[in-house]
Amino acid sequence: MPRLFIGLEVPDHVSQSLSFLRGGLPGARWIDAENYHVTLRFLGDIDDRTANEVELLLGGIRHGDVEIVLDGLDVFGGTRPRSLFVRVRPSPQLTELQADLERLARRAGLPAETRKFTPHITLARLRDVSSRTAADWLSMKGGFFGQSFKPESFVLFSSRASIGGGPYIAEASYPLW
Ligand code: 3AM
Repeated sequence: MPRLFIGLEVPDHVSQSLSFLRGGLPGARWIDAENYHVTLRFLGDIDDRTANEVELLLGGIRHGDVEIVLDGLDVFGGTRPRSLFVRVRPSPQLTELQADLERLARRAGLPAETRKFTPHITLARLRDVSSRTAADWLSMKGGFFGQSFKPESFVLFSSRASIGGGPYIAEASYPLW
Protein backbone atom coordinates (compact mmCIF):
# COMPACT_ATOMS: atom_id res chain seq x y z
CA MET A 1 0.00 0.00 0.00
CA PRO A 2 1.24 3.51 -0.69
CA ARG A 3 1.43 6.09 2.06
CA LEU A 4 -2.06 7.35 2.86
CA PHE A 5 -3.56 10.38 4.54
CA ILE A 6 -6.97 11.97 4.86
CA GLY A 7 -7.36 15.61 3.92
CA LEU A 8 -9.28 18.35 2.22
CA GLU A 9 -8.76 19.51 -1.33
CA VAL A 10 -8.27 23.19 -2.04
CA PRO A 11 -10.51 24.67 -4.74
CA ASP A 12 -8.77 25.72 -7.94
CA HIS A 13 -9.37 29.45 -7.54
CA VAL A 14 -7.86 29.39 -4.03
CA SER A 15 -4.90 27.25 -5.15
CA GLN A 16 -4.27 29.65 -7.98
CA SER A 17 -4.17 32.68 -5.72
CA LEU A 18 -1.90 30.86 -3.23
CA SER A 19 0.45 29.88 -6.01
CA PHE A 20 1.18 33.58 -6.61
CA LEU A 21 2.94 33.60 -3.23
CA ARG A 22 5.66 31.34 -4.58
CA GLY A 23 9.14 32.61 -5.24
CA GLY A 24 11.80 34.80 -3.71
CA LEU A 25 13.07 32.28 -1.17
CA PRO A 26 16.24 30.37 -2.10
CA GLY A 27 16.19 26.90 -0.53
CA ALA A 28 12.40 26.56 -0.89
CA ARG A 29 11.00 23.62 -2.82
CA TRP A 30 7.59 24.93 -3.83
CA ILE A 31 4.65 22.52 -3.88
CA ASP A 32 2.70 22.39 -7.14
CA ALA A 33 -0.62 24.20 -6.76
CA GLU A 34 -2.54 21.08 -7.77
CA ASN A 35 -1.10 19.30 -4.71
CA TYR A 36 -2.25 21.85 -2.10
CA HIS A 37 -4.37 20.26 0.62
CA VAL A 38 -5.23 20.44 4.31
CA THR A 39 -4.05 17.27 6.07
CA LEU A 40 -6.62 16.02 8.59
CA ARG A 41 -5.12 12.66 9.58
CA PHE A 42 -1.87 11.09 8.44
CA LEU A 43 -2.23 7.28 8.17
CA GLY A 44 1.16 6.24 6.82
CA ASP A 45 2.10 3.03 5.06
CA ILE A 46 -0.74 0.82 6.22
CA ASP A 47 -1.50 -2.74 5.12
CA ASP A 48 -4.34 -3.53 2.72
CA ARG A 49 -6.59 -4.92 5.42
CA THR A 50 -6.32 -1.77 7.53
CA ALA A 51 -6.77 0.42 4.43
CA ASN A 52 -9.98 -1.43 3.57
CA GLU A 53 -11.22 -1.02 7.12
CA VAL A 54 -10.44 2.73 7.01
CA GLU A 55 -12.29 3.11 3.69
CA LEU A 56 -15.32 1.33 5.09
CA LEU A 57 -15.39 3.51 8.19
CA LEU A 58 -14.83 6.71 6.18
CA GLY A 59 -17.99 5.96 4.25
CA GLY A 60 -19.93 6.20 7.52
CA ILE A 61 -18.83 9.70 8.51
CA ARG A 62 -21.31 12.54 8.08
CA HIS A 63 -20.11 15.73 9.52
CA GLY A 64 -21.78 18.87 8.21
CA ASP A 65 -20.35 22.15 6.99
CA VAL A 66 -16.75 23.04 7.65
CA GLU A 67 -15.56 26.45 6.65
CA ILE A 68 -11.88 26.77 5.91
CA VAL A 69 -10.59 30.26 6.61
CA LEU A 70 -7.03 31.08 5.61
CA ASP A 71 -5.34 33.05 8.30
CA GLY A 72 -1.89 34.14 7.16
CA LEU A 73 1.52 32.66 6.54
CA ASP A 74 3.83 30.86 8.92
CA VAL A 75 6.82 28.55 9.18
CA PHE A 76 7.18 25.21 10.94
CA GLY A 77 10.52 24.43 12.50
CA GLY A 78 11.47 27.42 14.68
CA THR A 79 15.20 28.04 14.42
CA ARG A 80 15.53 25.41 11.67
CA PRO A 81 12.64 26.19 9.32
CA ARG A 82 11.45 23.12 7.48
CA SER A 83 8.24 24.18 5.80
CA LEU A 84 6.27 27.23 4.86
CA PHE A 85 2.51 27.14 5.14
CA VAL A 86 -0.76 29.01 5.12
CA ARG A 87 -2.44 28.86 8.52
CA VAL A 88 -5.99 27.57 8.57
CA ARG A 89 -8.04 29.15 11.34
CA PRO A 90 -8.99 26.49 13.90
CA SER A 91 -12.74 26.13 14.35
CA PRO A 92 -14.95 23.80 16.41
CA GLN A 93 -16.20 22.13 13.18
CA LEU A 94 -12.69 21.43 11.94
CA THR A 95 -11.54 20.19 15.34
CA GLU A 96 -14.55 17.86 15.54
CA LEU A 97 -13.89 16.51 12.06
CA GLN A 98 -10.28 15.84 12.96
CA ALA A 99 -11.40 14.16 16.22
CA ASP A 100 -13.86 11.95 14.28
CA LEU A 101 -11.03 10.88 11.99
CA GLU A 102 -8.75 10.23 14.94
CA ARG A 103 -11.40 7.95 16.50
CA LEU A 104 -11.84 6.23 13.14
CA ALA A 105 -8.10 5.62 12.81
CA ARG A 106 -7.98 4.16 16.32
CA ARG A 107 -10.94 1.88 15.51
CA ALA A 108 -9.02 0.64 12.49
CA GLY A 109 -6.19 -0.27 14.84
CA LEU A 110 -3.77 2.55 14.07
CA PRO A 111 -1.62 4.15 16.77
CA ALA A 112 -2.76 7.49 18.23
CA GLU A 113 -1.52 10.66 16.57
CA THR A 114 0.88 12.32 18.95
CA ARG A 115 1.42 15.56 17.02
CA LYS A 116 -0.81 18.49 17.88
CA PHE A 117 -3.31 19.25 15.10
CA THR A 118 -2.27 22.49 13.42
CA PRO A 119 -4.43 22.85 10.32
CA HIS A 120 -2.48 24.30 7.41
CA ILE A 121 -1.72 24.22 3.70
CA THR A 122 1.95 23.57 3.00
CA LEU A 123 3.37 25.85 0.31
CA ALA A 124 7.02 24.80 0.36
CA ARG A 125 9.52 22.50 2.01
CA LEU A 126 12.64 24.35 3.12
CA ARG A 127 16.28 23.30 3.07
CA ASP A 128 19.11 25.34 4.54
CA VAL A 129 16.90 28.39 5.00
CA SER A 130 17.76 30.44 8.11
CA SER A 131 14.99 31.57 10.42
CA ARG A 132 15.99 35.16 9.61
CA THR A 133 15.59 34.62 5.86
CA ALA A 134 12.25 32.88 6.40
CA ALA A 135 11.07 35.73 8.66
CA ASP A 136 12.10 38.31 6.02
CA TRP A 137 10.13 36.44 3.38
CA LEU A 138 7.09 36.29 5.65
CA SER A 139 7.20 40.00 6.36
CA MET A 140 7.51 40.76 2.64
CA LYS A 141 4.31 38.79 2.02
CA GLY A 142 2.75 40.15 5.21
CA GLY A 143 -0.42 41.49 3.61
CA PHE A 144 -1.80 38.02 2.95
CA PHE A 145 -5.07 37.27 4.69
CA GLY A 146 -8.35 35.49 4.72
CA GLN A 147 -9.90 33.80 1.78
CA SER A 148 -12.30 31.09 2.79
CA PHE A 149 -13.94 28.07 1.21
CA LYS A 150 -16.37 25.32 2.15
CA PRO A 151 -15.31 21.86 1.04
CA GLU A 152 -18.09 19.44 0.16
CA SER A 153 -16.06 16.35 0.84
CA PHE A 154 -12.92 14.99 2.39
CA VAL A 155 -10.49 12.79 0.55
CA LEU A 156 -8.32 9.73 1.09
CA PHE A 157 -5.03 10.66 -0.57
CA SER A 158 -2.11 8.46 -1.48
CA SER A 159 1.44 9.47 -2.09
CA ARG A 160 4.17 7.35 -3.60
CA ALA A 161 6.90 9.90 -3.06
CA SER A 162 9.32 9.26 -0.24
CA ILE A 163 9.81 13.01 0.26
CA GLY A 164 6.75 15.11 1.04
CA GLY A 165 5.27 17.42 -1.57
CA GLY A 166 3.35 15.12 -3.84
CA PRO A 167 2.15 14.21 -6.29
CA TYR A 168 -0.86 13.20 -4.24
CA ILE A 169 -3.60 11.04 -5.70
CA ALA A 170 -7.21 11.28 -4.55
CA GLU A 171 -8.07 7.58 -4.05
CA ALA A 172 -11.62 8.19 -2.81
CA SER A 173 -13.77 11.10 -1.82
CA TYR A 174 -16.44 11.17 0.94
CA PRO A 175 -19.24 13.72 1.30
CA LEU A 176 -19.14 15.85 4.43
CA TRP A 177 -22.90 15.76 4.83
O1 3AM B 1 1.99 18.49 3.49
P1 3AM B 1 1.38 18.51 4.85
O2 3AM B 1 2.06 19.46 5.78
O3 3AM B 1 -0.09 18.69 4.86
O4 3AM B 1 3.85 16.49 6.60
C1 3AM B 1 3.19 15.47 5.88
C2 3AM B 1 2.16 16.00 4.92
O5 3AM B 1 1.55 17.09 5.52
C3 3AM B 1 2.33 14.68 6.84
O6 3AM B 1 1.33 14.10 6.02
C4 3AM B 1 1.13 14.88 4.86
C5 3AM B 1 1.21 14.03 3.62
O7 3AM B 1 2.48 13.46 3.52
N1 3AM B 1 3.09 13.66 7.54
C6 3AM B 1 4.13 12.95 7.05
N2 3AM B 1 4.57 12.10 8.00
C7 3AM B 1 3.79 12.28 9.09
C8 3AM B 1 3.75 11.69 10.38
N3 3AM B 1 4.59 10.70 10.74
C9 3AM B 1 2.86 13.29 8.81
N4 3AM B 1 1.94 13.71 9.69
C10 3AM B 1 1.95 13.10 10.91
N5 3AM B 1 2.81 12.11 11.24
